[in-house]
Amino acid sequence: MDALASLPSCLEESRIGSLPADAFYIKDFISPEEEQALLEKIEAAPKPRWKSLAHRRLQTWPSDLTKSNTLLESALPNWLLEPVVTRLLSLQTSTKTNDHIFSVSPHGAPNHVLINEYKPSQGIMPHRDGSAYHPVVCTVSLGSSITLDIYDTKEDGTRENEPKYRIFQEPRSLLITTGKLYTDFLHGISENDQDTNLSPESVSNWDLLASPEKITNGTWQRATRTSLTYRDVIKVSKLGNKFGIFRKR
Ligand SMILES: O=C(O)CCC(=O)C(=O)O
Repeated sequence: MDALASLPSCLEESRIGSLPADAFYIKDFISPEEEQALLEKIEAAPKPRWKSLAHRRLQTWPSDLTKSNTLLESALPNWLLEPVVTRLLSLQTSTKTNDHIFSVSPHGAPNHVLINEYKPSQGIMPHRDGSAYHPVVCTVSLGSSITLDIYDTKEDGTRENEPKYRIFQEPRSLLITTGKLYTDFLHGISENDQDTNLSPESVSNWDLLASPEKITNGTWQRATRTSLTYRDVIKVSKLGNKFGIFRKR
């Protein structure tokens, strides 16, 4: 399928209406060929690029943030910009404006990408993304589907035990979360080899899925899923470029 042909004419068409503001889900945001090319680039990255954590592997582009949550200025490699960022910035937020989802972010575009790889039974603890980033998160999924759990907090500020919402992320999809969903809620991925109890009632973006029929008896058997998380780091230091630390020769 041609990913460009299936893009919505504006983000509003892809709003996950049953979630607190704001979340958007775009199925088939990239094509199978683009997905394959991204997976090959990720695999081809030098071994030290991978950080092995207890429950997943991680690559950080262009680099880790400093202790003061600052990014040393350096461009993202072209393979992380094309086609994802170009396509993302071409999506108008509504038909009434030319704005895109990063129009009011400090740099007008994402400048940082985390690549997380989850094998079956791997996940990420519920967390908030914090103040280092402008509050817009764009996640492209590769390889397999996975369920993102969204947690509310109790009055005492601690996290609820059970997720309040669930978002099913299919390969090649784009999920955008922002607003209250970024600031007030926590998100995480459970450490299971399958996602269960999936249904139109329990999955907030069910109506927007590409292939809900692939979920059998409410169960998704996980395979390796890789995610690209695009964000705009607020504080950027010119030092990275000045000393040529990350500059390509
Ligand atoms: O892999 C995902 O979809 C979630 C990643 C995530 O929560 C993060 O990078 O903060």
